[in-house]
Amino acid sequence: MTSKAIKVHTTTATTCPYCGVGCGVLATTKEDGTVSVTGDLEHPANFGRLCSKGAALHETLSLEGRLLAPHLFGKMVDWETALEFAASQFIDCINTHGAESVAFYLSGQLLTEDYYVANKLMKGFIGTANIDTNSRLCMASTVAGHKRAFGTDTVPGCYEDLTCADLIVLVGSNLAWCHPVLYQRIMAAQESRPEMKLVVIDPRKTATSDLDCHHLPIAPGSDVALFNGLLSFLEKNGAVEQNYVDAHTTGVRGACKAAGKQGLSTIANITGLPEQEILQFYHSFLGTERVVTVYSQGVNQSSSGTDKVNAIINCHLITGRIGKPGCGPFSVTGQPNAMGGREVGGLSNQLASHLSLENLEHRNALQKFWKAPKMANKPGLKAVELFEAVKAGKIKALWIMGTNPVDSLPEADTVRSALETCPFVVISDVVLKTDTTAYADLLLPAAAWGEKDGTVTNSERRISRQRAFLPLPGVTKPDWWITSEVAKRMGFRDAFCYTGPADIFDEYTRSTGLVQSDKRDLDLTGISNVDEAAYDAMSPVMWPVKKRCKAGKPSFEKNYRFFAKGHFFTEDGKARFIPTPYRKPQTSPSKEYPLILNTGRVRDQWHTMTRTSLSARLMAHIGEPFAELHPEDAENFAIEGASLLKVTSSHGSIIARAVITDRQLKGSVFVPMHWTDQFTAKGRVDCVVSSQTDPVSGQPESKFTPIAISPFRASWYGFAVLREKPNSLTPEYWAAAKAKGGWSLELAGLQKPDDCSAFAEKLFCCEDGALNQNNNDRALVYNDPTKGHIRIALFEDNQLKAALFVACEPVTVSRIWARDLLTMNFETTAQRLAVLAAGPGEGQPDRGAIVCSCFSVGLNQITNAVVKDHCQTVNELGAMLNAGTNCGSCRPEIRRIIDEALSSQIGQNRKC
Ligand SMILES: Nc1nc2c(c(=O)[nH]1)N[C@H]1C(S)=C(S)[C@@H](COP(=O)(O)OP(=O)(O)OC[C@H]3O[C@@H](n4cnc5c(=O)[nH]c(N)nc54)[C@H](O)[C@@H]3O)O[C@H]1N2
Ligand SMILES: Nc1nc2c(c(=O)[nH]1)N[C@H]1C(S)=C(S)[C@@H](COP(=O)(O)OP(=O)(O)OC[C@H]3O[C@@H](n4cnc5c(=O)[nH]c(N)nc54)[C@H](O)[C@@H]3O)O[C@H]1N2
Ligand code: SF4
Ligand SMILES: [Mo]
Repeated sequence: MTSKAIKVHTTTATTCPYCGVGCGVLATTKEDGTVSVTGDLEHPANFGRLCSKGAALHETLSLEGRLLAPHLFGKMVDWETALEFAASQFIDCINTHGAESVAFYLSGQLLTEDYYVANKLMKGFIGTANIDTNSRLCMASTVAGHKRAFGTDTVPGCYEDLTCADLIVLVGSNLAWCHPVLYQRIMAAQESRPEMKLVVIDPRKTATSDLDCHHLPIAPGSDVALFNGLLSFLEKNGAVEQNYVDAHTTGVRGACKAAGKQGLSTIANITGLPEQEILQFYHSFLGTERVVTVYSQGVNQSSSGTDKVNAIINCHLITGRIGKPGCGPFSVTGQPNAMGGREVGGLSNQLASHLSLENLEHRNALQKFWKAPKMANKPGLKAVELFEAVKAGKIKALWIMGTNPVDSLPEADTVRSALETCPFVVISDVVLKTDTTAYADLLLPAAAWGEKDGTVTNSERRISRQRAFLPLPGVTKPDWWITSEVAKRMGFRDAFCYTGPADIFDEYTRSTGLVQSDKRDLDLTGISNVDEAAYDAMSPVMWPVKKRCKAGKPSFEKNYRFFAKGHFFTEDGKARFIPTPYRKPQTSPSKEYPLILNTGRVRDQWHTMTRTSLSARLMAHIGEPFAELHPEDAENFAIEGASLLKVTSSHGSIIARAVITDRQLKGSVFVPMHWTDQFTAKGRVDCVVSSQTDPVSGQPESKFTPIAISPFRASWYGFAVLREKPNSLTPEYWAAAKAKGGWSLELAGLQKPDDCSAFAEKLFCCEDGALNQNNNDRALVYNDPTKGHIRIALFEDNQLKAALFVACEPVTVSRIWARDLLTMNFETTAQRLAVLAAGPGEGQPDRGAIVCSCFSVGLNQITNAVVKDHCQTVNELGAMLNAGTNCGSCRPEIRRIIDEALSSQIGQNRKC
């Protein structure tokens, strides 16, 4: 349990709280309270590797900004008041308006035990299935696709398949940035077996397509057409594994008929890919026995997401390439416990333990097991519908746990106004100020990573322990405790008297044995009835884990695969081919909104940045929201590089920095999902994203919104470094990023401040007159009215308190140099004056934008090493600068920079 004493100098084996790779982390607490982290060499997900985010975990553990006590209507209260209030509000609401008037909205970042308890309360005791999770925005199409094809939500393969495949097809997955440790495993495999081939299917060139690969820049939303074409091609070219298809599947004819409707030229038209490129891919697939198709949000977050999943699965079923080493469709999960949430029935259309909500036998079995008074008997509202119901006033009491829907749901401004009008909103979070917590009537302080105990399941069905190594700060409590205490006060004491996560885990694992196990995939009976000590000591284990064998040990295989010999979990035990006729995305570009908005992730940020923003190192990679667009689109819409632009849809608009690159497909614009009102003026991209969903899964189409772009015509731009983040910022554009010793700030406005000194005084949080020009030792001001440049620096005790650089065009000051100023000593006037020179002086080379966060190696250093020192490979560069030698997350970027530097040298030589 979390309350046990925390020992210093001990190393705790736990699991990374970020992505679904589920890497093992060793956390060591030191006497001074600091923590160091390393990868766990023994963990089968990562064998010691960590990516940049995992390697910076210890930098995100400070209590800065933490929610440490319950708050009711903005005022701190004790737990008893908070819990009583929550329970009484839910009861009143149910008594007055019925059970359907309450809802929970959870997160794939909760632990399995937290999830299990919340589900049990809602589906068995409140008696409705109005409980959904951000997994609806993440994995719902995969879940629906799996269930349509296999009868259950089963991931057939395991990570080992990625190293023993001969062809890996990555569809809508930027693995290099989003699952970096898996990507590194593939890189290592490719290095040792250069014959291993990779195909990357993504509208943009990403860090992932910087691998040695065949990149297919597919038109957004058209994957079904490509995979239908592949199915036909396989059928026509003798790749049908007839024995497998006959013995273990049904519906092949219908699927092939639906798939065969489009000829190659039509597929080329729909996908925007040249016929030759398509054929090359088809031939690779045809001719390679060991194929894994890895897919992620480019597949799931689509109005044809479920069909995309089934179109991929069809190609594996027809070739019998499933469940065997190096073969299979492989959905890589996003969140650390996306899988665990699915296992305990986190989605509104599932029951716990992969039992089916629609199945009476399953419902009865669980009701008996739970001794539940009132089981939900029909699916509840899915995330987007759920918030629509809040808006319509049908949901009157809502509990949000571990997710930030005001930033992450589509049409996010509508979500915000829904919360504004909802009569009772409870939010459990670890952070005090998020865009969502602003709307809480009751705010509950949850224990964070490092403080709580439980389990998570990664993409390959492997269950690992998260273990506490820090004391609970303030009066924070783990999520399972908070939910159980509310449940007790709602009158369900007996069913929620858990002694700790081990107790909950035991109940959950026992529930996986309720229905005959050969009819179901998820079986954890082999690890049920474990006591607290055994739970504490539990090693990572992949499910299924069947009943203990004679020796008393649970029975599981190290790398278990499903379906090599059929045994699907449908009524007849056969897999279903699903016909997936190609449908166009639900919306299309128009005169008013001529481009397509694609959204996703960057390497060093996690979602809405509540935790990764605490690390200056991670913030040095990309410090502000950006929009990546093709040079021709930039020209057509008069957008200049490094200027700001407005991205507008019929739902809202944002302001972001223009990044012009031919890595982006013409006609589409990419914006990261991460920036919120906490870090930028107007960068919440989900207020632009439209909320159409996949008709089967209900997953929103986060990667396809028609938009318009236009220049944001700033009359001035600024860049500042500051010790403190200003309380309020008035310019139309700003973006704040943590730096070592303070913050950096991008600024721009429509109208230049009349008095820049007065503006700077406010920004610097200093007293009026502090920037008086006569105050020479402390404050320095440089003004060049002809160029419109103003530079102001304020010093305090030999250190820079703040500096501001203003210009009429985007400020060209080296960001990394300026951020470093906050860590330097300024003993002499000359040193201070150098700040106003707005750039590194002689002997102080500009490192350029940070590429390697582990060793803070910048772009200019890498380019110099290529041009001046003749480094030609990532390894040579690593030997020279260390870059890319720790976590390795930056290796694809380094490789691209080397390639670009080499090719520009060749270009220059040619010119000579
Ligand atoms: N650094 C980092 N890593 C993360 C996360 C994070 O926040 N930061 N979040 C985690 C989570 S929860 C998730 S779900 C995963 C997501 O992991 P990914 O799915 O790999 O990440 P995304 O950037 O959302 O999208 C992947 C790619 O889909 C492409 N795409 C867009 N439209 C289409 C299309 O129509 N077809 C195809 N084929 N591709 C398309 C996009 O261009 C993008 O490069 O990442 C996890 N890992
Ligand atoms: N446009 C666009 N939108 C997207 C996506 C996209 O690709 N494009 N991707 C979607 C996907 S795949 C996902 S997964 C979502 C993610 O979106 P969200 O889930 O909204 O994002 P997070 O920032 O991870 O939110 C987690 C919240 O939980 C809090 N928290 C952290 N640990 C704990 C804990 O232990 N307990 C509790 N109670 N709270 C905790 C954090 O402070 C934070 O406020 O975004 C979705 N939205
Ligand atoms: S790949 Fe990175 S973010 Fe994902 S689990 Fe491993 S260390 Fe954490
Ligand atoms: Mo996700």
